[in-house]
Amino acid sequence: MSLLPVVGGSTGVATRVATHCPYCALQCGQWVGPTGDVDAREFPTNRGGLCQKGWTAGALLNHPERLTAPLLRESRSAEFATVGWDRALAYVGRRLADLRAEYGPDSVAVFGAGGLTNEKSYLLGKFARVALGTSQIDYNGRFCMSSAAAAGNRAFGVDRGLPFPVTDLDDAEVVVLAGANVAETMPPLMGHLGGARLVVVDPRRTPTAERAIASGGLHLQPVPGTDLVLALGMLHAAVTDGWLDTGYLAERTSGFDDAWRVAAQWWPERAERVCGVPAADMRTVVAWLAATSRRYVLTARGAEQHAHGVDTVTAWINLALALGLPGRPGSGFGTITGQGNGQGGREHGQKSDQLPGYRSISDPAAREHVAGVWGVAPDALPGPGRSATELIAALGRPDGPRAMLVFGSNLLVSAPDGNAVAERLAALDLLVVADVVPGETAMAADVVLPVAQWAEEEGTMTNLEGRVLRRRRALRPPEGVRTDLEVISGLAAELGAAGFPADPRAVFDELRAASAGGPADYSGISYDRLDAGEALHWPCPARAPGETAHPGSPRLFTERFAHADGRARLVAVDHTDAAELPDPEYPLRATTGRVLVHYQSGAQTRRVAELAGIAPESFIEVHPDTAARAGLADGDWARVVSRRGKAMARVRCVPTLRPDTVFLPFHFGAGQAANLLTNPALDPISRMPEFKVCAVRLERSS
Ligand SMILES: Nc1nc2c(c(=O)[nH]1)N[C@H]1C(S)=C(S)[C@@H](COP(=O)(O)OP(=O)(O)OC[C@H]3O[C@@H](n4cnc5c(=O)[nH]c(N)nc54)[C@H](O)[C@@H]3O)O[C@H]1N2
Ligand SMILES: Nc1nc2c(c(=O)[nH]1)N[C@H]1C(S)=C(S)[C@@H](COP(=O)(O)OP(=O)(O)OC[C@H]3O[C@@H](n4cnc5c(=O)[nH]c(N)nc54)[C@H](O)[C@@H]3O)O[C@H]1N2
Ligand code: SF4
Ligand SMILES: [Mo]
Repeated sequence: MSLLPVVGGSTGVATRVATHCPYCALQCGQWVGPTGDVDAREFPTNRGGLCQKGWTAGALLNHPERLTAPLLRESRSAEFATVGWDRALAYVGRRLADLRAEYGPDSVAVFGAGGLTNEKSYLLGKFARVALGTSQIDYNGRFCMSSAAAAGNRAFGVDRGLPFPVTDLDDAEVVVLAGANVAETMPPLMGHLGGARLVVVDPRRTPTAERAIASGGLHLQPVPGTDLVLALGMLHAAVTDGWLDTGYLAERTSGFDDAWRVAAQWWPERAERVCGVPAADMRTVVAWLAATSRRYVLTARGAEQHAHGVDTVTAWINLALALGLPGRPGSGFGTITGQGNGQGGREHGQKSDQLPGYRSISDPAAREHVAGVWGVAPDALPGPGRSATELIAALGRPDGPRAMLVFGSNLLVSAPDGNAVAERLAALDLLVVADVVPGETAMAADVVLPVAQWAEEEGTMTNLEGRVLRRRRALRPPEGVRTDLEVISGLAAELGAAGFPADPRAVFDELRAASAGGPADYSGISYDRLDAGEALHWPCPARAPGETAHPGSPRLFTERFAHADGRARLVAVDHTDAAELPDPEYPLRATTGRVLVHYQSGAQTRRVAELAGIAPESFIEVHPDTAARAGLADGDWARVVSRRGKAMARVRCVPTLRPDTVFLPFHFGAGQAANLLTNPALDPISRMPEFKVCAVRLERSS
């Protein structure tokens, strides 16, 4: 396999290219050389640091398991055959056209991802709505940022995870991290938190919680799924201990009285009885937040991936508003976006209810604008489709899609209730997966399309700060591999649809026009401006020729919030139990999450020898007393059983864990997948599944 450098220095000698890490939303700066060698690059988010995943990312470029030819099989029981691109695309095109002719456009579904570049996210959404005419598109960001996004929109009128650059955190005096284990999930971010007293809210004593204790802060250890009560108890303490910022509330917000009516019922001692966090700690943390001038509340998936995740984030926002944080210089509220393009991925129209520019697909004005850019009639655009979990649940059913195209997700490992997911994928007439490696979902498909990866193609990403970045090509993809844009463009051609360029710059220019005037306005951003080194955060609207270009918006809410009246909204939210509670048969609360060296479903990092060597298999963190009660000792294999399935995991006895709680990473496949256990109960607003709580029991396994 050849990896040819495409960038030459003045001497003609290949040089390294400035780009960003393929993995998480911190989008650390990297140099990538002509052989795929990776080095750390100075960039504000990482300041020259990388985590182990970033350092080893090059290992996948030239990996022996790399997919380099399309694979096709006529039946699921058959072996894959290697085929040429013409054959693969013609086959998929014909099958899709046949299904549409027989069952209508909604018989074809599309599943996208927050790891895809802005250009891919945009073109995929357009492909679904225009080339396929289907409403059935959603993406894995539904599993990730949907609760934070919905809560942010409701409170602030716009959803940008961090409405300020991460470097603002450098000067923080107090930072509350609710359900975020950033020491493992974004290690270089810890460099921005070094000067602050940290408060970590997590049922587990994570490395981040250790840092909180070392910083003179606190580790609050709630029962999984009870953050909402904790935040209510803290709001109560803010009021009764006299910390309310009444001037800010009057000037910049509405809805406090409604929110208080609920919080008034949750005095800290009562909240303690539900969430297990000592009332005194609630009061202490509120006092720290109130009595300092540079303070932040940040949430991540631990607070969000619940069947009441939107209300939980809302409760944290209410607290932040009551103390006057959002939009104040040196303070703020934010959510930590996860996937590499988790922010941009939720703006350009791969979400079921959305059009580019973070517009609503149900808004007539938005439909007219985007249809105009796409050269179609507004009526021709489908309406909103199903959310990811509901889409998966409908696959192969009489009223559901019969084919699905997947770009950038290994949903067989990462979606909730894995046994049900496998059953639904098996019920499809046609499953097509575009991937770089033969992950679990690809291997369950009828057609696998091998695609280029980060350092082999051009594009843009929008990081956790809403800053748009250039991904640059450092080397050519292996022979036989195409870019996602080429694949989408090729499939559109098979379907007879025009207007699907494969050139990233052309796609970006179209995206700019489609986003113009929307909440996430990219129209003033260009490859040329980004290549000139400008730091551009959206919104960044285009200006008339002759005017100075818009400088972008690193900080939102300093003057006003994005609601029409300029005010942020407190919303009354109350405690609800997790969708599944422990009982005598399933007495433990299982929660799930991440470890440092693996990324997501593990499709990529389980193939990096250095990382797989460090974490080769699944494990379950268990309190030693809980393990003993189940007849298990440290190092034993446990069978973890829920109402939906069982998963094998090696026991790790952790004395700092709550005895009622166990934890599993979700990075492993086959019989070790944590999602064989999880509950697909959904948040009523965001449709986020309850990844962070389900009831399980432990069994000994021989
Ligand atoms: N190493 C690594 N880094 C990653 C990723 C990865 O897969 N691996 N993925 C990226 C992506 S897409 C994302 S979304 C981010 C996620 O980043 P994080 O949100 O930091 O990661 P998680 O481990 O999912 O969850 C954080 C913590 O929530 C805790 N938790 C569980 N239940 C609860 C609860 O009810 N309340 C509270 N307060 N906490 C709870 C867990 O114990 C866990 O330590 O990481 C990004 N970075
Ligand atoms: N139990 C439990 N489940 C969870 C979570 C949890 O905390 N607990 N977290 C959820 C969260 S936050 C997330 S974000 C999801 C993520 O879970 P997934 O959606 O499965 O995400 P990845 O594992 O990143 O899958 C990416 C796949 O796309 C491939 N890929 C990488 N780059 C590209 C590209 O440019 N193009 C194409 N076509 N393919 C590419 C990779 O090889 C891999 O197979 O998991 C969710 N599932
Ligand atoms: S923190 Fe995220 S972006 Fe940075 S090197 Fe690690 S995985 Fe890559
Ligand atoms: Mo995520």
